Amino acid sequence: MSVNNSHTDAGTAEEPDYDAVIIGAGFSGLYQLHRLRDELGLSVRILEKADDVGGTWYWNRYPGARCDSESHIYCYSFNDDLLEEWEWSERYPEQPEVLEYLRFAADRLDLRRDIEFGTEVTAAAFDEDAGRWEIDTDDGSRVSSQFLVTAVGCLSEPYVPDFEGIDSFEGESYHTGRWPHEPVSFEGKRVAVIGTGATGIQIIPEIVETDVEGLTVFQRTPNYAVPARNRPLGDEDWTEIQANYDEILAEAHDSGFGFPFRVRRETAADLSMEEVEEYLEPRWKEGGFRFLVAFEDLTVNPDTNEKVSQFLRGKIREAIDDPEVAEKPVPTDHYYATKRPPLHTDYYDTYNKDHVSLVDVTETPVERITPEGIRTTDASHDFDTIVYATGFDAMTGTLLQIDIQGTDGLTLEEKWADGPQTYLGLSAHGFPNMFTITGPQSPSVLSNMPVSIEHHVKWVSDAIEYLVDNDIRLIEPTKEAEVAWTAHNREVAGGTLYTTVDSWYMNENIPGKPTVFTPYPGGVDAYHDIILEVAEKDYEGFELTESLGDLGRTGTRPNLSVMESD
Ligand code: NA7
Repeated sequence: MSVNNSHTDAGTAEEPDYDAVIIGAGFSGLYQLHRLRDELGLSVRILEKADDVGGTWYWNRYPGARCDSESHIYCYSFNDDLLEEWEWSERYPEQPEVLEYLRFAADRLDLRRDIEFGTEVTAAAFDEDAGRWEIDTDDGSRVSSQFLVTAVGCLSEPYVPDFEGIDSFEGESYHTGRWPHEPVSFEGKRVAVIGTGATGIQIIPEIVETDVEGLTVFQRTPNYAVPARNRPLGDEDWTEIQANYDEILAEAHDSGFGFPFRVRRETAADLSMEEVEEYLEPRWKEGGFRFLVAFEDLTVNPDTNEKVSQFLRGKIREAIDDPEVAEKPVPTDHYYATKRPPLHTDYYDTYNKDHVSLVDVTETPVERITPEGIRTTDASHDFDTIVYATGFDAMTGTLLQIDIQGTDGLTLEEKWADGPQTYLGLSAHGFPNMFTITGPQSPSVLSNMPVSIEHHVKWVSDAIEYLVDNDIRLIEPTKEAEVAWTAHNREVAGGTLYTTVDSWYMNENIPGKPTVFTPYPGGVDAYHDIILEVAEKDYEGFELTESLGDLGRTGTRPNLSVMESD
């Protein structure tokens, strides 16, 4: 099959033509290539900045980098051979193992021959006359394609705060999201870690375990971290998983967060604190995101959430010997899970060690980075190494790094100046034939990512197949559909506790970004039903153009009834 009906398949040597170009060779891009190339028979190219597959797992190689989803569900579910051949070694896979898994999948599916590594996409412009995307890369070359699929990940653009004097530091400094390939030694060094999000909480105990001379953690907002309780997976575990794999994956794909964990209780509102503790204790001992799904109304009911938060505050205080130190990492300014909830292994215990100290930068803010270290309002701290665990320009950052230009010269950056506006988190009005895998306003980071990725990749592949089968050249959401989806997203978010705190979910970690909730909070299962219904109704809410020059075939308005979430 080729949809390249007005162009030669090969294009020209200077400007090759493809049916589809995919940006990124992580979890999403690899699967998207497989679906479009091997199942639809299209000519497809992945352009990937790194020199290998892996996406986020290629870049985030800091010590302790580990997936917070359990390994047996952090994988592709579409291919039985991949499921049968791969056995994870631990309950949560470490970064090298996830990277190895993605390399394995790329090799088994013979994907590498259609991936251009070391190639960064700098711009993409929609040529309205040709009805095609022109895509520019950092080596000065250009390719063209009918479809553009962005598979750039949600947390790929590292963020380093604009501290005064940052370049003057004479020691070594690293951002966790751009960790070097060679080992970094902390032996005998005085090390600073700035940031206590999911990443800081993973790397801090690892650094403490080295022969580091001293570690100082600079914390702005304390977080509620639940024990991961990692352990090796043995043959027995695998026999059981393999025996039930179909059901486990089906349950994950039809759940609110993409996990096969049943929510056992609707609310804590009717329970006393004592009853809540009794109920939560075994879940806390079990660890991981199983704790997160203890109560169904956790992220919408302040009463439930406050009880769970109180339980976790107690656990933090118990873990740290010095009561004065113990108060510092206890969150009191936000509800549990309204910022991305980290998992931890021995994180709180690090504050019991003599060579570890914690600086609360809300009390004594960082004034500047000096050649010797970090100066806060009350002291100068000297370091050999500064680790920035300061997060990412999340959700939209990577997409907006690329100069994406749609119809009428409108850029995505201009369009999203007040926050993302999309239809289904998959597409944007003015950007025909462009699909955003796990884009803003889709569940993405509020879910076990491979589940949301598979939902999107399948949906996009089915849409493209539909277009090809029906001889349709262009697909583009109507303005009305986009306005309705954006309003729906905001309405659902407004009913949750997520909007009660500054966070990267709210776009608030990057100065200057508009404050708006970016992922879709209505649940993976409800969202999946919505996008499937749109497809079943012949892509309701999209304008489909049969040939160039057509005014459009359907011009349908979105069916608002499918957007009502419970
Ligand atoms: P996060 O969750 O964005 O955490 C970044 C941390 O850095 C967080 O504690 C921030 O505090 C802190 N930060 C950011 N800017 C500053 C300044 N200027 N001064 C002090 N501290 C600062 O990123 P992660 O890498 O931990 O996690 C990202 C996701 O990657 C994770 O959720 C997983 O999905 C994988 P703040 O909370 O903003 O006050």
